[in-house]
Amino acid sequence: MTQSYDPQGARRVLDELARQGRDPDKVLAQLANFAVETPSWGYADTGTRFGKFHQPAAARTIYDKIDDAAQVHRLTGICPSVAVHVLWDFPEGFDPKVVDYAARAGVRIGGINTNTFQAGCYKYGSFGNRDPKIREQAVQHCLDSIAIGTQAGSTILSLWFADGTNYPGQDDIRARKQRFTECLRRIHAALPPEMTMLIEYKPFEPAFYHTDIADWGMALLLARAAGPQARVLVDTGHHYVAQNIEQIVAWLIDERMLGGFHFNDRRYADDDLTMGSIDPYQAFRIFHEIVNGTERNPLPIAYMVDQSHNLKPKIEAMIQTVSFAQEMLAKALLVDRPALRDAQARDDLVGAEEVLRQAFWTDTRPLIAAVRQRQGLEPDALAAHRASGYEDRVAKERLDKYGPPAEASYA
Ligand SMILES: [Mn+2]
Repeated sequence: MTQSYDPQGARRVLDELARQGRDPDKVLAQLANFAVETPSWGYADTGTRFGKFHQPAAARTIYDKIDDAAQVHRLTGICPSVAVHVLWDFPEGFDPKVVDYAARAGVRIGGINTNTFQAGCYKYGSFGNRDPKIREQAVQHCLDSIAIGTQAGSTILSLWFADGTNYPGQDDIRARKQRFTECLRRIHAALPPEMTMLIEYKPFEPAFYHTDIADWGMALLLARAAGPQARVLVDTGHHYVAQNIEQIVAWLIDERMLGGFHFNDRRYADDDLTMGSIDPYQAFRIFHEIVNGTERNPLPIAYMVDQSHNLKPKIEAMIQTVSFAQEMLAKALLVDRPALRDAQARDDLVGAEEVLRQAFWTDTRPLIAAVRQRQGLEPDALAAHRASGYEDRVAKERLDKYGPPAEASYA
């Protein structure tokens, strides 16, 4: 099923780097230092609005989710933190024991994701709501989330809003923008100095006429208005299909306003499929812009996954995703940039594109396997996970502990 370690494949890639006059050890170190945060909700049973198919091994509590995230980190070496969703992970309120539990498991709590979209009071929005009492409740939830982040040692507050309207005329779009600005400023004022506020955008859904933060430009303006610790979060699935995501990434890097990613892939809309499953070349082009824009001028970027594994086994899907991200970073690092600049300077369109294609078509999986071996890990994380028996073991443990999951249920 999976590939075994191919030392010759790794050697070929390292030789190519040497041919370009690059230091292979530096590239190997960049790949080893790459970190991707996995989301707690990616280990739990999630579904579509039509249904949810339960898996016996799915995580049910925040502790299970931490265990599963730790398994992914143990095998890949690049997932030291796990993002949490405040209401889903701490339904009874935050428990500081979770922080110690994560540390013992070998991971830490990462981005704190707020939830101002599920409660009935948010029917007409949270920060955009006409009712100041509802806005106050949403702001208070975000302030509570900052306090959780401080207790958990997290440096990221991740904000996504479902706010919008479903029909023309439903509300005043400019008034909603102004309410958003005011609320975001209030929570920015409460950020501790080490915490970054990430503002995520999405063109539609659940709102079907207008979404208050619909694209990167709106998120950028709101981030600038909120304060100096606010940045834009790019969820790769939150774009129209024809949109040039790598251009958005390049512009946000150039403006020093790219704060992080939610990685996933999609064929139609916000499908939350595993990264690279549909369009690996797009993911490569995004990484190319990241390397191009940050090589000489580093920028802290939080790489995070936001996926919902409705059918795939969740840990396997997560290992696929983070391995793929590391493989794409390796391809982007392989781009012969002096050759690219040279081709660009001569208006050699074909030559320039071939530089990118050369890197994209180089198999970097053996290089990632070599990076893992240097870290004392198994070269093939997916095969190692399957061989570990983890899935069967936790399925049994969780069945014993919680009883069988419900039959396929309406989400
Ligand atoms: Mn997202």
